[in-house]
Amino acid sequence: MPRITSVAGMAVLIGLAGVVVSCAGGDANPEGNPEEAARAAAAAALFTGPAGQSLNLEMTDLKFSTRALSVRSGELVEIALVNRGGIEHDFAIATLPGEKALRVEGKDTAVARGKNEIHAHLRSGQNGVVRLRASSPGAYEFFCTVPGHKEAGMKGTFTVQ
Ligand SMILES: [Cu+2]
Repeated sequence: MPRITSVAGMAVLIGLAGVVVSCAGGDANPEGNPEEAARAAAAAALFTGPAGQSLNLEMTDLKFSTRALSVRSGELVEIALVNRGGIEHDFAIATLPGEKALRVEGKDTAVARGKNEIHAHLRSGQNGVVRLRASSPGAYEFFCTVPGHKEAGMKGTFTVQ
């Protein structure tokens, strides 16, 4: 049924446009914003002192360097991210109970975005650091939110022990 296929194609295109806009957003007005100040304070607390556990995760075009990350519940964890691909990628977890904060290129950045409690978006060549203290043991999925990337294999399991 070509007509329905065409409508579905339109919906996908519109969806893609929305994702591109949401991913391109930075902090429009960081100064004098109470939410920004609270986030910066929380991030500063998580970014104080050495982490108990350090992980590295590299992104290349349509691949993460590992499909399995494991952390200990209650421990301060640092995840160093780098995008070595030629296009944008991100590290996202939809729901992960506990504290978390993000710095991109050394700058405090909103760790949550849209439906994801962690959404570390990196342009080609950028690096980021997620610090977190997960509070609930379990297996969580991490993935790239760029359309098509998760389906192409940019996903893995984030285990909280
Ligand atoms: Cu990606």
